[in-house]
Amino acid sequence: MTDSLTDAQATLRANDRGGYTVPTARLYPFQWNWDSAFVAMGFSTFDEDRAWREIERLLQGQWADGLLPHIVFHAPSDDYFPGPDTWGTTHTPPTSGITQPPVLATAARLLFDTAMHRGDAQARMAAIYPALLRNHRWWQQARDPRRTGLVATLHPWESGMDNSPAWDRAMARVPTSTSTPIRRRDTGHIDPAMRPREVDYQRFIHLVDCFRAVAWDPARMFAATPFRMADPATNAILLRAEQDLLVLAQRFGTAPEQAEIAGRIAGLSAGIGTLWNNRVGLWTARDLIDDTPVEVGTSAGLLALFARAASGEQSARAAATLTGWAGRVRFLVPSTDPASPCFEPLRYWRGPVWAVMNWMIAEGLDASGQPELAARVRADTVALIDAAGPMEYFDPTDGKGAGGTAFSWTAAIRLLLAN
Ligand code: 9WN
Repeated sequence: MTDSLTDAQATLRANDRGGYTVPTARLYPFQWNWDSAFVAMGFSTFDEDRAWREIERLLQGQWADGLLPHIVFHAPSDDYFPGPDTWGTTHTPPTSGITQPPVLATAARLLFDTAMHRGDAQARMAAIYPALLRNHRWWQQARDPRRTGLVATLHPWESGMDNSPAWDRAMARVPTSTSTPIRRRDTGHIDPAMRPREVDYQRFIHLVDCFRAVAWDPARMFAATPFRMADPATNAILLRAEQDLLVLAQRFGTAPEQAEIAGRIAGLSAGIGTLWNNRVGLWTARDLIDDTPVEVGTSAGLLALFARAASGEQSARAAATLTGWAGRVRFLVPSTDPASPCFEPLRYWRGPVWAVMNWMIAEGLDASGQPELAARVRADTVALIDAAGPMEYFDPTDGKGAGGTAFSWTAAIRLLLAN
């Protein structure tokens, strides 16, 4: 095994807090939703039991209505803001009240495909399947109540791409007033120049205050929020997850459940089609409050390929857009179009390369008949991690690693790329 694979395994082990993995020590001391889905896939390459455990621990945070919260606060820590008191939810263990991109069914399927003939894989998958189904039902009921085919994202944290320029226009209408005092911890751990700005946090917390005030009731949140977006990444990840859930349903579910999932797949496929933006040459977000498309290209706009939701023409155009970006940076895939005035190579989701995005984008490029570009994205990802270590993210202009060190999901992707 190469040094960097040993290092990746050691990173996951070191961030293990007893069946769940923190994204990195100190900066993120709890279990995060989509991080853990990637972590489970990473563990599946060397410790299947631990991979199942990661999913089971995340599901301990699931609410009765099917919501899978974006953070599960298994054990207290003062290292992160906002903690359980700010969220004010009633679940045990404590959780946040918003979600994150639903990668989990895709992770569960990958794990099951790997582990199927060993140990207690059948029983463990059978126990997880109903929770995944309830979660996908929640997405439709809570986030697409009018059955448009697109689910809504109600907080930038739900997209996992907190300060993406895709949210700038919509966030400008969110007030900066908060009833919760803002006590940031992140800027004590990481250079503030790389993190979301103070005004971003005021708006993030304004939204949390707004949702807590309606007691985390999905219908009231949907109506009350000043931020409601159709995110191409969340919708594509959900569509891909529904496809993976359908395969699991053929073994663990009923015929009516399979038909129900197939119905949602048809709806989401049509919905994502409406996010195609011919001016940008990618899928872009749409503001659902004033029905306006976002006009900046971000890496989120490549994930329709991962969901197999692209026509041949759209795939070719998206690949050409990405090739254009490659002419401006040394490493793919920058999180924001490097030609955009919004591009900041080291500020979180406004420019840096994120390994998890690269893994999904490469899968999508392969599936849409672009194997050379897929190989380039994978090779860049490996080169970045092998040179800088499993950092939180990387500068696409020079490859410098930044943010948190010994980062779990980056380590997980390194392991997946070795297979
Ligand atoms: C808020 C844990 C998470 C990732 C997100 C990333 C960042 C949190 C934060 O860290 O978000 O959820 O406090 O900045 O944006 O994608 O899941 O790694």
